[in-house]
Amino acid sequence: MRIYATTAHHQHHCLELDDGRLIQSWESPDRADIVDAELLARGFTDVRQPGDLDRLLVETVHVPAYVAFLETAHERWVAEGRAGSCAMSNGWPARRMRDIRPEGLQAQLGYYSFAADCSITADTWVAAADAARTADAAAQHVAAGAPSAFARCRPPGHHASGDQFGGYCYLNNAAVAAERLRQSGVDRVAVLDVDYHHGNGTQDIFYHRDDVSFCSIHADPKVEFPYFLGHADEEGMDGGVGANLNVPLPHGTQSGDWFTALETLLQWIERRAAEAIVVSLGVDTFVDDPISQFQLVSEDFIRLGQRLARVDRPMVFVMEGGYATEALGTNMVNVLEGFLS
Ligand code: SP5
Ligand code: ZN
Repeated sequence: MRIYATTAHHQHHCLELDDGRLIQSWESPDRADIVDAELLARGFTDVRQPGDLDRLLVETVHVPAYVAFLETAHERWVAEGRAGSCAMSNGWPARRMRDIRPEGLQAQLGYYSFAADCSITADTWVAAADAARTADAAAQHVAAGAPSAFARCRPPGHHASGDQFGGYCYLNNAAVAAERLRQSGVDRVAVLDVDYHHGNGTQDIFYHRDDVSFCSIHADPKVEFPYFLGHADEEGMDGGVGANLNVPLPHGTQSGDWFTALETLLQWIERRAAEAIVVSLGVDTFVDDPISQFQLVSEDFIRLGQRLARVDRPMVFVMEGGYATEALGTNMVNVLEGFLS
């Protein structure tokens, strides 16, 4: 299986408001390093650099003004002489306020984000752009006939909507991959999101579309991030009615119930007649994940890969979450090795 990756993400490590403290984010550079090391150790040696960022492709899933905002926010922050090293919002357009694009930088940070668990550093744009072009390259490889590819993306992407960052995500890498498959002539694409958190951004981007289906197993948003999307009654809208499926599960969920939910999603994908699948591959379902509350063990990730192989569709694996850094390499590569075995 071919791997796509870059190292530009390394300088991006933002601040996160967690339990009332500003900390260096759980989403850290060494996450990618440990996956890269494990890939090499286990014989995944076909590691390639992606091509240039296809701005037009990115702007089919994101609002152009949002992309320009991400690109320039930190230099504006510095030019305004703000004290903190990271550009971060302190207010959001909440219920009964108005959806008007403001002018000031601090106001636009609120307009273009939805959570205080991530912020914009000097290197965030380059890292996010690299992750997006990494996912694009993996999708192009699969569109050209490869049975699978792994996009070792960092930062992750599935929480980023068309015009909002949050949940450690800025550009939606999985959405870019799905859109690339569509534009390469794959008529029906499914995104299968197995990250612990609901992929609110990906759901939102494709919510009105029938050609890209979205389904997700995740911790119940009634009690877990991203809180305000990911419920079981969200079925898609307009032309996309029936093209969205959420299976929220309670805190404490163990392997048995998780794999039962996976079967539900895979049967649904079969009914949706998807010709290719983008897997939003988060392994924060792991029992020792420091910010998550499911109980999958490392062997379960081999089983996941084996089960996905039986779906027998071209697959683009896009790395998302997973914060038990020591075990992250093992867990992530277990999926890929299970898939190939
Ligand atoms: C891609 C992805 O997995 N994003 C997840 C974003 C979750 N952000 C909120 C995390 C809050 C963690 N609080 C943990 C408290 C432990 N002391
Ligand atoms: Zn997650």
